[in-house]
Amino acid sequence: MRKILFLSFIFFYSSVLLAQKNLIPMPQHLEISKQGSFHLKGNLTVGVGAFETQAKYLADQLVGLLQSKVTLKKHGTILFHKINREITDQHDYYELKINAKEIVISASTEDAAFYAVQTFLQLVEENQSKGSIPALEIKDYAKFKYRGALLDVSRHFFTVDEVKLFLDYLSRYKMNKFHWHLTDDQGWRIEIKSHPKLTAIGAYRAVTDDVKDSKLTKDGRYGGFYTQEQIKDVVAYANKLQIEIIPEIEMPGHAQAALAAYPELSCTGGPFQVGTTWGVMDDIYCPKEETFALLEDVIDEVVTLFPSHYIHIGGDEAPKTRWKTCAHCQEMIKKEGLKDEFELQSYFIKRMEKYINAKGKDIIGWDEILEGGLAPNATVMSWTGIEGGIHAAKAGHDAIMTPVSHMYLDYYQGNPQSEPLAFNAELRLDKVYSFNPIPKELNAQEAKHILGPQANMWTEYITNFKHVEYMLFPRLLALSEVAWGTSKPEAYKSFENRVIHEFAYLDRKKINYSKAIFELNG
Ligand code: TNX
Repeated sequence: MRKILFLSFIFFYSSVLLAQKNLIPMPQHLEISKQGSFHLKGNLTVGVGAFETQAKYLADQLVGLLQSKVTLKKHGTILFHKINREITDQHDYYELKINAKEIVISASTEDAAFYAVQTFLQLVEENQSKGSIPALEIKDYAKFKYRGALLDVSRHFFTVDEVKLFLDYLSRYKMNKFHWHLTDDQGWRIEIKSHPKLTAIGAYRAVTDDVKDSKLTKDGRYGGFYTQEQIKDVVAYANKLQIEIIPEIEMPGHAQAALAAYPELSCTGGPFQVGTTWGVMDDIYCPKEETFALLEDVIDEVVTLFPSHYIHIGGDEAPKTRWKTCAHCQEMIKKEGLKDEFELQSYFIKRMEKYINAKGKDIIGWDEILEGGLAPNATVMSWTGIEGGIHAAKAGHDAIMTPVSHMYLDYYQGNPQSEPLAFNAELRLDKVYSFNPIPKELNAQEAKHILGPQANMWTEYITNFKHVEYMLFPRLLALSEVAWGTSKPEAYKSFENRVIHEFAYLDRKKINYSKAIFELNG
């Protein structure tokens, strides 16, 4: 009998301990106390201390979760304190202390208070059925200040509500940058009042097999765009989730939708159709004055819509085929004393950077902006590999690491035979988890320029939002831990157990996800 009691005590105790360890991302420090627990039953009071917005947000979330009354008061049993702490490489520091009497959240920034709340909410969900959370202490911070994900809304269009869901998913796992890929060959998705044809023509394309069952326009075209009011609404929504939205306006390549609307901005004059096939198109913006004039008009409106410090101006996959044979381009190369078309692209990007810098913003560009000379204040998004990021950091520029090898969410996450059609490459959960955003080639000083990782959801093969979810989960969980800085590749198995545990949450929320990890496990 005694033995049974003892064993059941061990079982109970270890399940209590384990339950606290299902957090994603795992905090930097977590200590579970052997005694005491905070009761979730009855009326909870949240103290509107140092972080009023977060206190209100928490109260709302708790009402939804616990279906019980939660009162906001000056002093509550859940308290918010402000603390000062500035340590390089430790962003958004917070402490979460839970004992039998109270819950104390101490945070250094508004974002940090929000992350403390996310951690707390995960703990509440976890322990809800038991009615109490065991006493514990968490000291936590993010290793990387940039924790990003891209959604391509050009290849296939996603509604405002779907974009908001994407933001919800990011925020649960403490991701803080949303890279909104708003323009590409297959669709221009942002209303620009000074150039209405960008959306009137550029936002819609001919119907192809993959979208024949989607909602079409009355005249049978596929597509859509966000009005400026909708953009403001999404930006405000993201702001509440402590997410910065970085808009991307592609140039000089991936511009076919814009050229369909304004063919005079090309080197040949067109005409062009909004793209219906994938890949890299030869027709790109021609570096003429009228092109710069239009792009500057676009930037004028973009900067008023997005408070973000960054504007992403693309720069990737811009073939120089047309520029080589265009008399105007060759003249320009001579006039500006440039060596070749790569330097002409560099001229293009530098000129746009100057315009954007004058608006008090900085540019980000894909790693091809290194070719022909990097613009003076540019941040490089390293996608073709990690080399672009290494090069940028060594040259004293900031870099964001999003290499195809570890960060491409449009790749298969399991056996292609049992997965939906995807880009012809593979990226499994363990590979995402193993990513170290700081290349070993960098010394400590250079490594400071690595802002963090980003994963990219390109949507050539993704026609609906359920499929976006499927490609996002569970790889987002690995990304979040890499970005937060608590991934330990050697402990992948225990991470995988937490992922499996999180599947129950995804099921409850009816979020679609891939079960490819079970297939791997046999
Ligand atoms: C490359 S990543 C692209 C995208 C495609 C993606 C498909 C980058 C800057 N350019 O246009 O969607 O590959 O994986």
